Amino acid sequence: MENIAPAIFPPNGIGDTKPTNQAVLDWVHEIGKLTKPENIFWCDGSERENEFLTAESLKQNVLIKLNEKKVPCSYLHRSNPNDVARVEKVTFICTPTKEEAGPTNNWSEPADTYSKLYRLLNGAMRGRTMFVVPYIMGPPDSPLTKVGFEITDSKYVVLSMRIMTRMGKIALNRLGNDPKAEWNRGVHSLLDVDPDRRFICHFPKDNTIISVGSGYGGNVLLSKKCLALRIGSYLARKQGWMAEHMLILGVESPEGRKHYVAAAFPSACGKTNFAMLIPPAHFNGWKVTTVGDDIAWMEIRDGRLFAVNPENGYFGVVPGTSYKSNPNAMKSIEHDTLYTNVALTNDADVWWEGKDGAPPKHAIDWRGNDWTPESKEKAAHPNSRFATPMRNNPALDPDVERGEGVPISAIIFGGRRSDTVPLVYEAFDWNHGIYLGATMASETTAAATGAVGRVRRDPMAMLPFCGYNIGDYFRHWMDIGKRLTNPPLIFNVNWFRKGENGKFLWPGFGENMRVLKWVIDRCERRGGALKSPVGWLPSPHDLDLEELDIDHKSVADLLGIDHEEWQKELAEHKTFFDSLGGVVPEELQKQREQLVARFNE
Ligand code: OXD
Ligand code: MN
Repeated sequence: MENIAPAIFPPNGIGDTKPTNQAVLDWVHEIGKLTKPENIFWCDGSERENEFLTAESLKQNVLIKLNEKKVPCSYLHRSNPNDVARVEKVTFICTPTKEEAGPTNNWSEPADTYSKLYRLLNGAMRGRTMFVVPYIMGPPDSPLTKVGFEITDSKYVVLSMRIMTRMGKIALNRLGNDPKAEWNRGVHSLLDVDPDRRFICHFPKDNTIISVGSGYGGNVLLSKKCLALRIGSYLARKQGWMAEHMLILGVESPEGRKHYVAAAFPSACGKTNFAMLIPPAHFNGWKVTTVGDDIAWMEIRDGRLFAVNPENGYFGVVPGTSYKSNPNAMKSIEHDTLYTNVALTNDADVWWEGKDGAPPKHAIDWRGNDWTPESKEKAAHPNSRFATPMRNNPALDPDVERGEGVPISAIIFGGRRSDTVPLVYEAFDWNHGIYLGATMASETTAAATGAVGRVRRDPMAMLPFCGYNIGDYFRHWMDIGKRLTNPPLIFNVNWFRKGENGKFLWPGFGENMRVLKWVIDRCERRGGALKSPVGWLPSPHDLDLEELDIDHKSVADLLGIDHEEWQKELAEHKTFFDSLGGVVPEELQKQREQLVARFNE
């Protein structure tokens, strides 16, 4: 096997921060014996370590240094062209029984899977350095915070984990010496980045993840989708909290009243944009702040849901990001950013489709080939990414480190739907809200391999991320609801509805503030709404549309319920529930029947 990750040899004082917890030492020893690396590098998260790893990565062409004047302290990484997105078909939940994984997950028997993976890992790190990356997910003093260790042979993974998590000594301190303490074991090896030897396997009962054969972030930054969502959701159910694929934002009115909102959208539907929204001029004095852009861990306190962002950085989709679509993201990625699979200009700047200004006359595309505006290929891969520390975000919420989290007033579900689904509506109550989440759907995007633009049901945007049986997941939502005396209101939004001419009806981006404002009005028991079969719908005058260039017909179309489209939608809800093979709770079946009945009233 070609060595695509040659070993590096740190000087004294770098790479030698061994943990003292015997359970961790034993596990690292076991994985070392199996993978047979040249040496072991124990990460401590220090600046010196970062400088050393960056320099070595530059030498090995894992990173390309970007123009220091244009994007200071930033780098470009190119992944193998066969390895540019999450691969759901080789992502497995390995529970003792198939039922525990449920109908929405690929299941694989744990003992067989360990054997298969251990065969692949046998000697896989020969001639390579094995990095041990300790990290925590969550603010340092939060009761929700979890410790993880990721073993990897990829320098790109180490450098990304440093951005995306709180990494290094902080985790060793949090874990302490109790050999029985809870912590996640993550093993990653690039192997030879062969799609036929690529598997992302989760063993929820062992709090273990093994990912082989990929170098793409979503498959290999094990803290994120693997721990914070798949294993996280499993632990959350067992321990009575929630791990959700949700952004968390704060909205403050000019009078200083503040609400926090959590919102679930499928991958690449604009979560990062929504989390960093800048209100339009008409909303002078309103402020939106970001707690998180992808994942929310929530627990109940005093009958309310409180949320923390377990991550420390953003791993966002680059194409389409501009000063028009997301100025805060642009400011965040102007420096100290690790780019993956964007284009490189002649002056070592980065470029992507949708960036402000004219395209460069010449660039090197994401594959490393010459590119000009006449080229048929895209310069940046549609799922090219930035990894940037959350500290770079000018709109970072001041309470992002608050251990107890922020109180959630509203939960928003949303998807990318060209038709049928109105701009916004509110659930009648918590269980109806669960129904909205359970039946939400979206047109697929480039964030995962497979066809783009196909409508797929994606309950709570957790279809690829729920680490156990989806029926039990719905039940967990219902159980949480029973414990909430002051539950968040639940909404559904759709920024992507199109008119007869095939154009988007809603301008989106900052103008989504108008929808957010109605959501907040409802939370404050002020906003008007009409009862419709699908839920509480704003009428046009309930939304603040002042100074917005939109005609009456578009607003009516955005808020309209087309009965014919909904008959088709209701049939699809039934088909979806039926496809889950009997796991859907009775209560949600009842919700569906009530929805059908409301349409027939
Ligand atoms: C992501 C995803 O990368 O959802 O956040 O795919
Ligand atoms: Mn995501």
